[in-house]
Amino acid sequence: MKMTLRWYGSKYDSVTLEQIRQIPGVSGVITTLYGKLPGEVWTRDEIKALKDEVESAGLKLEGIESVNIHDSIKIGTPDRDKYIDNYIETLKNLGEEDIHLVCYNFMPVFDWTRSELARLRSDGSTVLAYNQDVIDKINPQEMFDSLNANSNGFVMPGWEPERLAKLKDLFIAYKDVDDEKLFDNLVYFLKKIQPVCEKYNIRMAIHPDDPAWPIFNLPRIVTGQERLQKLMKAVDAPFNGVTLCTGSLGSNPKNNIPEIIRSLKGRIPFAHVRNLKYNSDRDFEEAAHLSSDGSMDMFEIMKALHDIDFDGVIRPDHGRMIWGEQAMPGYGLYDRALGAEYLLGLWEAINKSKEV
Ligand code: DNO
Repeated sequence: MKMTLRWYGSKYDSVTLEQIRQIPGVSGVITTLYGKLPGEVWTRDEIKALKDEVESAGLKLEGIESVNIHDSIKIGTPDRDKYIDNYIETLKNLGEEDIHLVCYNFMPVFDWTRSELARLRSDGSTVLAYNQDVIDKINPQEMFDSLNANSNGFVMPGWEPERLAKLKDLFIAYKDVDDEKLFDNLVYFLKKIQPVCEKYNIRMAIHPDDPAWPIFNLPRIVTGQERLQKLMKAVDAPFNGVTLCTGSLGSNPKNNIPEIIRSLKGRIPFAHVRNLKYNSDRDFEEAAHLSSDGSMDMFEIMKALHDIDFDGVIRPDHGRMIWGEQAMPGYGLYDRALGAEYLLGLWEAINKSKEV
C-alpha cells in the first residue's frame, strides 16, 4: 500500500510538497495539471515538469487525479472520437513518463456535490456537508454560485468556472442521456482506450458518483456494488478499475463498503478513505477519519482492503478544517495528515495481527 496525499500543484494549493514530505509514511502525491480543460492533450514536457517538481521534493508522483473526460464523450456526440483521441494521446504521454494510475469520473455536468462547504461542528471544526432538502430547493446555478462563494478563494476540483460557464447548454445537451446511454458511452470510451492502457500498463480508476444517487435529474451510473460489477464485467480487463471512495459510496448508507471492496478484488488500484456522519437519511456531514467520529467502521474498511491484498495507492480524503487553517475546503493539511496517520496505524495493526 502506498500512502499519498492529494496535491493541486504549487500554483493552486496552500499545502506545500515540503509539508507533505514531513508526514510520516506518506511517500508520494496524487496530482494533476490543474489548469487543463477536459479534452486538451497533456504534453510530455508538461507532465515531465510536474513529475520533476514532485520528485525534487523527495516524493513520488503516484498517479493522476483526474484526467477529466470531455462532456462530448459522456453525451456521445458525433465529435466524441476527436476527444477520445486526445485522451489517448494524454495517456500515451503519461505512460511514457512512467505514470500508471489515472483517476477519472463519469458524472454528467458536475463532479461531486455538497450543499455546504463549511458546516460548523461542535468541536469548532468545519466540514463539507450535504442536505437533500437544501438541494431540492435550489437550481444548479444557485448551487454552483453558493459553492464558489464559500470556497475560501480556491478553485475547487470539478467546479472550475470554465467548465460551468455553459451550465444551461450542458443540461440541454444531456436531455436525452439516460443511465443506459451514459453507461454505453462509458463502455465505448473504455474499449477505445484499452489498447493504450494495456500497452503502457495504465490502470484507469473510475471515481464513484458523489452523492451516490441522481441529482437535478441527471443520470448516475457509478453508485453501488451492482453497478460497479456491471461495469467491471462490461470491460473485463484489469486496466478497467475503480477508485474505492468510501465517502462517495458511503453517502448511501445501504452500500456495504467492506462487501463492495471484497467484490472488487484485483480491480482497486486506488482508494480514497474517509468517514461520514449521517444525521438522517437526507443529511450527512463529513467527519474526522476516526471511526468513532462518524458512522463508518474504518477498521472493517481497512481490513477488507488488506484481505483482498490491496497493494495500490491510497490517500486520506477530505479533512475537516481545523486549527485555523485557510485552505481549499476538504483539502487542508492538518486533518488529512491526521487521517493518513490513523489509516497507517490501522494498517500496521492489521498486518501485525495477521502475522501471529
Ligand atoms: C472530490 C474528489 C473528486 C474526484 C473526481 C475524480 O473531492 O473526490 O473531485 O477527484 O470525481 O475524477
